Amino acid sequence: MIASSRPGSRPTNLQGLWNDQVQPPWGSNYTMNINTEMNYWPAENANLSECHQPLFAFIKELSINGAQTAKINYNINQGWVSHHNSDLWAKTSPTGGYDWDPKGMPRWSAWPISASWLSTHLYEHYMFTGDKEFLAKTAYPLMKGAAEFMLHWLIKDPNSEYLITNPSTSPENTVKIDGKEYQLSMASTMDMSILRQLFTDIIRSSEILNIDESFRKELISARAKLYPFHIGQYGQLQEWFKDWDDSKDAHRHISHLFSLFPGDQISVFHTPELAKAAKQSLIFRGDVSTGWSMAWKINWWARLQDGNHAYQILQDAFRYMDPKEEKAEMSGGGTYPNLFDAHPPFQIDGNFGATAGITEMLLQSQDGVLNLLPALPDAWANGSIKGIKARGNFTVDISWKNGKLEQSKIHAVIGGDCQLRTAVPVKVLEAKILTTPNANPLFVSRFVPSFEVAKTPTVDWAIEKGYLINFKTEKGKTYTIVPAK
Ligand code: FUC
Repeated sequence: MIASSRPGSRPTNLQGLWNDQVQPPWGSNYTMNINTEMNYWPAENANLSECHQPLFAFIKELSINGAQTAKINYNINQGWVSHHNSDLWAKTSPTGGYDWDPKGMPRWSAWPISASWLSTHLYEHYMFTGDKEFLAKTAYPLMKGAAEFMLHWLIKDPNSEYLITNPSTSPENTVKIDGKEYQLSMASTMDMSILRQLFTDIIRSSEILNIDESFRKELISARAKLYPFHIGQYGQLQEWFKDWDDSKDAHRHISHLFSLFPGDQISVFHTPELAKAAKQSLIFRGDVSTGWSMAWKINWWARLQDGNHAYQILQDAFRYMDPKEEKAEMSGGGTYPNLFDAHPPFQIDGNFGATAGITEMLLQSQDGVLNLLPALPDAWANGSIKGIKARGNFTVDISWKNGKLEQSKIHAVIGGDCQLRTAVPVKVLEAKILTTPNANPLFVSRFVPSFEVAKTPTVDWAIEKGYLINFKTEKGKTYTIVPAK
C-alpha cells in the first residue's frame, strides 16, 4: 500500500502498479462491488491512513461524473451514483458486457450501490482519526450526495411499507426460482445493508458536526423503513428478497455478510442472532474460493471471534501457485512465490484483504470498545504486533504468550475514553479507571437493526464476553496494560 497508493497518485486497481500486461485481466480496472474497497481495508487498521487519500480523491472525481450519470441514466437531479466498475477516468455509468451474455443486459453491472459503499470509507477514516475537518469538508458532502441519490432511487415495496431497491443484484450471484436462473431481483441484503450503514454514518456525522438537522431526520425516517434483515429457513442470513437461498451455493461473492465485515451492524455481542445466521451462511459457502473471497472470509471469521477458522482460511490462501501454470479463474486461489495473491490470475486485493483480516484477528474496535486479541488462533501461541490502529485514534502494541495477553501499550493520539475488552482481567497502569461506559464520541454505539426470523440458527456458539475496563486517556500519552494477576 505504501508503494502503490500515495497521496497524489491514482488509487490501487486490480493489479495495482504491478500490472505487467497491455491487456491485463479485467482491464486492471476498479471493480467496485468488492475489489477496490478490499484494497483499502488495511488502510486504517494497519496504520496506513494517509495511503487512503488516493481513494478519497477518486471518490470526489466519481461524484462529479456520477452526478451526470444520475441525471442522464436515471433522471435523478440530486446527488451522485456509480456502478460496479470504474476506470482511470472515474467512469460512473454501468459497463457493457455483451460478450458475456450476447442475448441480454450485462446484469451484474446494474448495481448502483458503489457510491454508497465507497462513501462508508470516508466515515471509517474519521472514526480512526477523529479528524473533524476532514469529516466536515471532504466526507460529509460526498456521503450526503451518495445518500441523496439513494433517497430518490429507493421505492416503496408495493406489498408492504418497506423501502426497497429495484432492480437489485447480490453482486454477480444468481438465484434459481422454480428452476429458472435470475440475477436481478429487489432489495438484496447487500443493498439494504450498505444503505443502512451509509445512512447511519451520515446521521452520526450530522450530529457530531451539529449540521443539517432536516436531512438527518429524513435519513432517520428512511432508515427505519429499509427492508430489514431476514433469517431464513436454514437459519442463514437471507441473501435475497425472498428466501430463495440455496444452501449448496458456494459462490465466491457472499455480499449479504457486508454487515459483519466491513460493516458493523452484525455483532457477536450486540446482535448475536444475526451473527449466528451469518455464521451459518459462511459455513454453507465453504472455505476455499478465489483469492479475494478467502481474504474476505478471514475477516468474517475474525469478526465471529473464531481465530482457528480464520487461520485455516489463511492457510488455504497460502496454497502454492506456480506462476507458469495457467489455472482456471474460478479454480480456487492461492499465493505465488513472490507472495502476490492469485485469484487466479494475479490480483492484489487478496493481499490487502488478508492483511486487514490478520489485523482484525489481533485487534477490533467496531463494537464500541477495543477488543484485544479477539480471534487469536492456537497456532499463534506466542507473538507480538506493533503500531496497529483502533478507532478513536489509538495506536496499539500487543504481545502475547501461551495464547494469552502479556502486555499491551496504547498510545492515545487524541485522547478520550478508552474501553477495552480482554479475555483475561487486566489492569491499566497509571490511568484513571472509569466506572461509566465508554463516552468517547468515536465509539458511540452503532445502530442496532431489526430483523425477521423464519428459523432460529443452530450453529455452535461459544462467544466469550471477556472483561471490560474503561479508562481515561490524555492526548499524546501511552498507557500500559498487563494481566491483573
Ligand atoms: C469481479 C469478481 C471476480 C474478479 C473480478 C475482477 O467480477 O467477481 O472474481 O475479482 O471482479
